[in-house]
Amino acid sequence: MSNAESIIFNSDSLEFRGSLSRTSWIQSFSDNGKIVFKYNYDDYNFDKAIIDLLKERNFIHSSKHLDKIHEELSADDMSVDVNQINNIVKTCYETNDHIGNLYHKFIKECVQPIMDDQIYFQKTPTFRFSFPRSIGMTKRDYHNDIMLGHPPEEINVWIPFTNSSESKSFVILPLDKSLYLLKKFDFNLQSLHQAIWKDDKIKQFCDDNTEIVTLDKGEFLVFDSRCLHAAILNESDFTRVSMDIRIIRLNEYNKLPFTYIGTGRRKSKFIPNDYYHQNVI
Ligand SMILES: O=C(O)CCC(=O)C(=O)O
Ligand SMILES: [Fe+2]
Repeated sequence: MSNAESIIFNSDSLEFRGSLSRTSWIQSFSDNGKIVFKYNYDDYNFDKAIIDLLKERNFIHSSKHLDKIHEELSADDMSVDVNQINNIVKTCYETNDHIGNLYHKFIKECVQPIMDDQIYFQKTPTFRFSFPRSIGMTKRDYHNDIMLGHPPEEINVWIPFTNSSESKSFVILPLDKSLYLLKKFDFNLQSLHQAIWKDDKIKQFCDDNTEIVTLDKGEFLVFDSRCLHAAILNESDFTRVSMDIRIIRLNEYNKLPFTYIGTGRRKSKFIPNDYYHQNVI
């Protein structure tokens, strides 16, 4: 997620431009930079584990369905700050052993097998809770995670734990359109991000060309990290809960030209034992 004040990464190095303009692993399967995979949801049941966690932490007491937890939560816990983060997202920065084990099982059984190499993976997954008509949501969140300092060689993985369609999801700009914008701004991420916030034509181009990600429990999306994407205001009566993670194939990790560092408050280093889990899988 990003906002008008976000610090945006940029580099003029030839290697960085080369990474942004390369043909990626995903492009050999999909021109639009995204692929949907299926898995057996009953082996994981993340939704039940998340409900248990929120009960343990006294945010909720009686909810049975994850997409209805907003009925029990306070308005305060659901409103987002300038970084589009609410209290429930914050509490999930640290989960419990059960969710940690499910996460590792998911990476090992569902994500690694679709890759042709070992991978480093995000140590702590990002959980998102998008509540109905949440106060404070921006309408211009278009970004890619490279703008926030991530290596372009990363691959994004997005996994919903509630039915995701229409506004109870997020939107993504297909790779050809994302590359068109990147090239238009000469691969300068700061200029592109500024245009998203200041130039209504660029914002309109994104609005007109993004696609809503429509997935159910038991499906997940893998997308090229250059694709622009955005969180959107949830205008449905259901809470959207999802997890997003980033992985990088070992061979590409080993060839990175420098250490990438996140532009956020934590200044995470995209290296093992910091942003990534210490071991490849
Ligand atoms: O789920 C969302 O609303 C945004 C997801 C996102 O920004 C990401 O996966 O990097
Ligand atoms: Fe993102």
